[in-house]
Amino acid sequence: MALRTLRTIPLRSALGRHASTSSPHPKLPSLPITVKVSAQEVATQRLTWRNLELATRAIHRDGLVVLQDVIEHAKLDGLNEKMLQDARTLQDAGDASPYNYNKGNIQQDPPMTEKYFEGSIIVNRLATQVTSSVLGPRPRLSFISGNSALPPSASTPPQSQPVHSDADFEHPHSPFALVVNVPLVEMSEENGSTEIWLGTHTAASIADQEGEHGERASGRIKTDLLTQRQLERPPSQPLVKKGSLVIRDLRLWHAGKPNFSSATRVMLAMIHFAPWFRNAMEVEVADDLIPILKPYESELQIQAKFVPEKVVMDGYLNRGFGNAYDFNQKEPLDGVF
Ligand SMILES: O=C(O)CCC(=O)C(=O)O
Ligand SMILES: [Fe+2]
Repeated sequence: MALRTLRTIPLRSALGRHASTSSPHPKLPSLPITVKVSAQEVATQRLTWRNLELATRAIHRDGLVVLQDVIEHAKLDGLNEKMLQDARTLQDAGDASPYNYNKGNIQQDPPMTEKYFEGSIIVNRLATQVTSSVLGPRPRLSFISGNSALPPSASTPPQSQPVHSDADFEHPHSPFALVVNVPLVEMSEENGSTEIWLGTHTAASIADQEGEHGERASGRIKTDLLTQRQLERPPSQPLVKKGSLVIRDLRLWHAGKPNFSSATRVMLAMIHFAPWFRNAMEVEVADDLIPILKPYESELQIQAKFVPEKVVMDGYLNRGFGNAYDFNQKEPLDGVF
């Protein structure tokens, strides 16, 4: 009995307590669960069952979990240097820049070539262990991009995105897609850590939304629903330490926030779809990455179109933004439920 108590208490406190003697309806926390990953887990590329349980249950309950201390800082710095240069190029396009909702937040792809590729960032195996625990074996990776929060300028004052869902279409009511976000720097309220509304994924529906897929500002959550949810479980902007990755249910309500610092905050976004969810997107990848990606493919279906490196380098800064991507699936079940 004593052993049982010792073993269960830390996990229960990590997940937060539902029951309390003082209040019949205590609020669940606004801040996400953070799994502190050990050096041993990073070295073996495997979470312990206990940490996998914590991450899996956090995603089911909250729609989001943070895995901390999983990526070497030097690897993040290398890619950040390149992506900060690229952000300036995109920003200079002004009205034609690939911005989402407002010009302070741009869609930005990493160059998918051997020169810039880092497996622990793009196809992190600990992230895949968690996504396959929730979605089923060999999730489909068919989207590799990023969101960059730009420092304010004279022409783009600090602005928040509307609270929205990235699943702006009729979607399943069970987990079907998880976004693996990798911030290249520490994320805080100062530089625009994403605002998250934990727990909103479970009852999410397109009926909650305004702005259809195809409109620039699609997927916006209706104001009266936000007001109501604010009372039940208010949002937060968590501090996410450098070296962490954030795994978020695609249905979760969230918003990009202004970056008040002087440095662009780049956050990569890789989407893992459930293997049964027949998303048809393809990522354009240089063929020099074919042998490097191979070892990852036993755990992850990488839906890639392989092209010469020059084609990637000529095209990766000319892709679409938000609505250019289709997160829905081919031939969805019709009229079943
Ligand atoms: O940059 C962020 O923090 C979030 C951006 C976002 O949610 C979006 O553009 O859809
Ligand atoms: Fe979003």
